[in-house]
Amino acid sequence: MDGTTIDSPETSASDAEKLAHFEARAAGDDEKLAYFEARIARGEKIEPGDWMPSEYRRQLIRMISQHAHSEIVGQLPEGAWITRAPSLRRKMILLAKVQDEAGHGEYLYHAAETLGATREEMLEALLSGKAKYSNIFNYPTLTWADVGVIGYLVDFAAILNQTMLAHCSYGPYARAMVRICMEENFHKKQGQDIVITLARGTLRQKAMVQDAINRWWWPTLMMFGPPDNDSPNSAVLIRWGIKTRTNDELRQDFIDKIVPELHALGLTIPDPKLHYDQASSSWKTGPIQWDEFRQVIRGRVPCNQERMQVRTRAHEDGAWVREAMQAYAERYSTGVVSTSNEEH
Ligand code: BYC
Repeated sequence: MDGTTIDSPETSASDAEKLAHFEARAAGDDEKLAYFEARIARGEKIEPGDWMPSEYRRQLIRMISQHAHSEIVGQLPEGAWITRAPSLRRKMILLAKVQDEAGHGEYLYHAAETLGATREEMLEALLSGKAKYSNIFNYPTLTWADVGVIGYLVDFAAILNQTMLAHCSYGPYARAMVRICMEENFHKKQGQDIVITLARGTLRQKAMVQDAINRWWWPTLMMFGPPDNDSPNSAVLIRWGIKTRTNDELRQDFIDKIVPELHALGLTIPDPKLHYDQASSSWKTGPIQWDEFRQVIRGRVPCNQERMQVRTRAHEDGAWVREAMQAYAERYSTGVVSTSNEEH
């Protein structure tokens, strides 16, 4: 990108993008902005100490903290099945997966901290309902098949989105994504394995997995975010290399990959309008219920209240750990505790 784009922002620029230009110009930061955008155009990573427009920082904190919250809240629907997994092997695998999600949340909170957000602020935003987390975790897990479908469909959707983010312009986020994607691939395999087993099982097992697909199909499509023409953040995120593919492009990619796989297992998709379009060589779905999406992300569903109650209780129960760490840090800073952990 060169200076021309800065002086003449495209007429299609989003409000966020226009605000970013306005702020940068008002602060006399035209040259810095041009240099920043040229670095992104060259494929360089932006690192924590580098100059960045305040709108770039704000967008990243918004997105990364929401992503972190999704990983943390995302432990709950599957975690509920750890004690009810049908075998020791399934239990061990699920336990490892849920622990991975906690780790992902940690990497992501750290990535957001590199931008100046504090853990306290982010947690406060989550627990007070100010911050969003992925729509998908506001649905209940009713049967064991739901665990398989979350791993197979939801983690696959997440992989497509996160593989894109592994190439994003902000170094700490991109690097966190590389490791997260490797682990997500394992998660997808565990889910796919459950779905295949149930689809090849008894009539009751097959009905159970079909029911799970029926309930999770549409929420999974919504995970990619609203349609491109109703996605206020996309323009600025794409301009600055945070997103490199749009919500609709990623959603279509997911549909084209997953539909033949589910059909091959003898499973159906709960969409009477789904059809293969020869002209575009892709699967076309019926309309997505975006009203439902809006209700769900605003937390206007019972599952959201339940998730927040569990997280709030966990936060309160963890108060003594935070206090102990604080006390230790104070004693360490005054030299009462040495680096080798021995008391003087
Ligand atoms: N859910 O302008 P748009 C996982 C909001 S966890 C809720 O298109 P953007 C897993 C959006 O925030 C993986 N809200 O937004 C974990 C915005 O509202 P605000 C989670 C959504 O950012 C455990 C408004 O709608 N992945 O896989 O350009 C176990 C307008 O949207 C959603 C990530 O978090 C949604 N699905 O694009 C198992 C990936 N979609 O903030 C599995 C990181 C949109 O302006 N995030 N909204 O008030 C992203 O890639 C992007 O933020 C999105 C949305 C593609 C999700």
